Amino acid sequence: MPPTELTSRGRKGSMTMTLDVYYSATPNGWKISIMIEELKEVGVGLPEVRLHMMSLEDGDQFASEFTAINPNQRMPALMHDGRAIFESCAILQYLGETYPSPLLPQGPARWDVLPWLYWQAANLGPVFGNKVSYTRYIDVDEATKAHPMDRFGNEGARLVRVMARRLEVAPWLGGETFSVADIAAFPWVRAYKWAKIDITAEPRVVDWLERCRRRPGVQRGVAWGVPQEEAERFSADRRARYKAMGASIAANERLNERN
Ligand SMILES: N[C@@H](CCC(=O)N[C@@H](CS)C(=O)NCC(=O)O)C(=O)O
Repeated sequence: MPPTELTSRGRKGSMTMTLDVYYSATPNGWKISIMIEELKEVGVGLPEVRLHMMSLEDGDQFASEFTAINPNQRMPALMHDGRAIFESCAILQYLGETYPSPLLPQGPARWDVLPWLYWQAANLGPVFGNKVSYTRYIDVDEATKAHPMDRFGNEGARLVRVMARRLEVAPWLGGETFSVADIAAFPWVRAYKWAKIDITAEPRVVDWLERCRRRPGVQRGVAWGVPQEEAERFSADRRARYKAMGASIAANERLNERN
């Protein structure tokens, strides 16, 4: 189900047992919306989820109220039980530990999952994110871009091969069941065309992507903050808006203004 409350700004968290999600519809945001929808799917009883939509174009990430929640001034963030959590993969781990389910197994199987969760945070996310920025957002001449395009393109392709090797021996990144590791990787890999990192040479990765995509929790998660008909494919207008937003973020306009 979609969120119960929409607000435009973050606020300093009070002691609350609600799950307050600071979100915008981007790959790191989708990790959290998918996790919440997948927890519902496995029947975990969750408290009320309150969604605080953030406008990255308007610089909501730099507001003092939000900086108090996430000193790193990036979305997403979570407030729960008086505690602020930032970093999307830490939020996945927090939700997985707070609401136990197969999405983060207990016992030894946990160690099949966590390395892949951290792998996503340290490798796949930053590399795909940088490749998207240079491919779509950063407005400099081709010669200036050539080296980073080459570096992030090659590294992105290597990471896809790493995934393929993992999927040779296990159906999911975290092992036998769909887990937070798949949730973390999915929103970036599904954007492979936007990043221009080809995954089609790796049929196991293509198949994994399709298996993720078909899950009802995933389908509901990627629709948070996006019109239902655009959840799978953004309209030209929305793509243009994301490009403008990405360009403004990549140019660090707000950062230079405010810090
Ligand atoms: N490592 C962070 C990355 C978060 C991140 O970069 N979020 C982007 C949106 S996907 C953001 O808030 N960008 C705003 C900015 O750079 O000013 C995480 O996983 O939470």
